[in-house]
Amino acid sequence: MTELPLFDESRALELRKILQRTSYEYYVLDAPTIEDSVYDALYRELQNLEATYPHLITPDSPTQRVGEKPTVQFVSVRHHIPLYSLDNAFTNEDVKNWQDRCQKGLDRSDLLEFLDSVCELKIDGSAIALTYEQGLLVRGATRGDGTSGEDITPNVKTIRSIPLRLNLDNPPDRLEIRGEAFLPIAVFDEINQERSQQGEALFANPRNAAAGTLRQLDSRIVAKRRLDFFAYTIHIDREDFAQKNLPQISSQWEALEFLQIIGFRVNPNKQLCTSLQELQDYYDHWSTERLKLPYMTDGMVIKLDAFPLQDQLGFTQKTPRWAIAWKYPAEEMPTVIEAVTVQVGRTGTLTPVAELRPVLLAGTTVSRATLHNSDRLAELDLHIGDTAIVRKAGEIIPEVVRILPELRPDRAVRFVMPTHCPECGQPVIKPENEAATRCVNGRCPAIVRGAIEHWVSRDALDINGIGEKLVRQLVGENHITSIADLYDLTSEKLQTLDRMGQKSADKIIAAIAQSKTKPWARVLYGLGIRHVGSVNAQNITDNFPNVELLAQASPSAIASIFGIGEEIAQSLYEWFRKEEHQVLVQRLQSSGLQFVGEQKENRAIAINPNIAGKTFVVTGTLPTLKRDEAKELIKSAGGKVTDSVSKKTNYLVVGEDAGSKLDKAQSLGVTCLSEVELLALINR
Ligand code: 3BA
Repeated sequence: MTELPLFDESRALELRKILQRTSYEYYVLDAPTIEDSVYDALYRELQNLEATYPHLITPDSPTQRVGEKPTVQFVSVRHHIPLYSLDNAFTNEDVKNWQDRCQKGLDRSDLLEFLDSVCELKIDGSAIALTYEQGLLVRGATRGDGTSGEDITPNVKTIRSIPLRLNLDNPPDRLEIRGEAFLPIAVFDEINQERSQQGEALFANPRNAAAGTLRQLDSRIVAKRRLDFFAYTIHIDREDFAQKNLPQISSQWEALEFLQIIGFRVNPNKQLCTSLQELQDYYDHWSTERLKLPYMTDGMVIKLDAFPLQDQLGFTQKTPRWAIAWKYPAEEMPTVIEAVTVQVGRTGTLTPVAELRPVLLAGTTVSRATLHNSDRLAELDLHIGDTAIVRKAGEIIPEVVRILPELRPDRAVRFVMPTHCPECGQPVIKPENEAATRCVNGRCPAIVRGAIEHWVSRDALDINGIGEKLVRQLVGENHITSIADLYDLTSEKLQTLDRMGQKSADKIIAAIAQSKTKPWARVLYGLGIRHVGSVNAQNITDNFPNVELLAQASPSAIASIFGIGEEIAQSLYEWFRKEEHQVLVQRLQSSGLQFVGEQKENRAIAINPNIAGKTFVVTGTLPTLKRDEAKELIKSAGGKVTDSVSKKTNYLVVGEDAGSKLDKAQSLGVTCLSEVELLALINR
């Protein structure tokens, strides 16, 4: 073994001390005391020493922040103390109610004016749990479900504002620290710029970027991302602290101060408030100031200051009763509308979409916003080049709230909806009573794609293996122009497509074949008729046992089904009037799809006041039912069937080539029903 000069060992110790102190001053206190070049020189000196004498390396050495090789997989670890969630408040009323609840929850009769509370900015990052043993960082874990998270220690070590060793001479046996890891907005922008240059998918917002980075298996990459961390919670073992002569911390305010002393970065924008008004003022102040900060915030967190009060109130299933997050509303931001594009949906509806100069909005980079329809366009008086206020509310699609006409450039041109479909070039229509502009070309590729995607979807024919990409390929290369064409596809034909092997092709063909067993209700839903959702489809097919009956039914006969309104009925009626739809049904029928419900014997028809006690006569050839079937149907619903028309006959059900019975009924004033009207009556 190499003889170790004593000087080298003490020098290593000294270097680590200096580097730890200066890096605390730099990263935590934000007050550097030495120049970067000096720091770098000292760091290199330590690196060289450790390279010569590897046994001098300690786990808390600043050289140990970045691992040598990637981790294979993160392991799930149980938190020593669970991480709770925060209750949300959106109004000052919510906050007042929270204070009242706190007061009522405490076992004291004399209500105080106000329970002193600490306000902190709510950092929009990822919660992290840190474990220190004998002052040494031994574990960093993601929040996970609050009970267990992932052990991401190598990544946590790369965060310069997280001390590898606590700044305490006599550290507690164990200490749990929690806080928020986050990416500064500038770093986020840099990362996305880089990713866009390399054609990689962009991160939606700094929060996602931080969470994604923390799950990176290679800590060398994490180190480059410059994550940061604000600490806000400390869990103390009172006895251990007393034994070691450590300060007795009894409030959140003291905890934040202590956290900073022992080496953590604590957000400086905290405030101890002694009235509701002060909470309101903090909220109002930071509602605008927060937008100037170099990191994202989405609200403020209010915590009762006194630990004894926190302990008295305790926790609900998921949240501490003594804390609440007061969220800021969805952000609105101005940006420039660079272009307007028009999307064509499944039903042919044209939706104008604003293409925006990208803005960071409520934590997300937004570059597109919906303009809904031409009425909305007119309302906004939107010109291309306009500056618009864009809003993102929760998870909803961003929208243009209003435009700022005073900022309109001279050359700006008003955007008008196209008169022709951008997908197929055919003229579009805009019905008087509707807001939507629609392409009505059944062969429009956008509509065909939409129709097929709907047909194969889970609630419809549930055909696995045909996703959006494949549909685009199939329609784009003219392999199919209608859902009926799916049933003419062969495995060989599919295999001519890009990246389609025999195995996958065979699987898809089998899935298509399988769809022929799916019931009539799913087939009807799959046709994608406007207003006919899966529940309506079930209801309709329960009442119309086959497609012929439905296709012939009058709108009023359809609307007579309980739960089916005029609009649905009209939509169905019109759909079946189109020749292309009749051809489609015929083709699907001959491909073997189910357009007939279960056998009538199985249909339980409840006794029906329209039928029960009434007398029927059936005559002529009915379009779908045999005369006996019609009679059975009437009887099963509680009606009486006779063979001759008299004054006592309530209804004559008439088919084709009816003879004298029809004449007699007409002379007696007996109501005549077609098959469809009979079914409607039964099902009313
Ligand atoms: N304070 C997030 N939870 C926070 C300790 C409690 C808490 C937060 C906070 C529960 C922030 C929930 C996840 C969690 C530690 C549980 C904050 C922030 N305080 N300042 C009251 O800035 N995002 N988040 N973290 N325990």
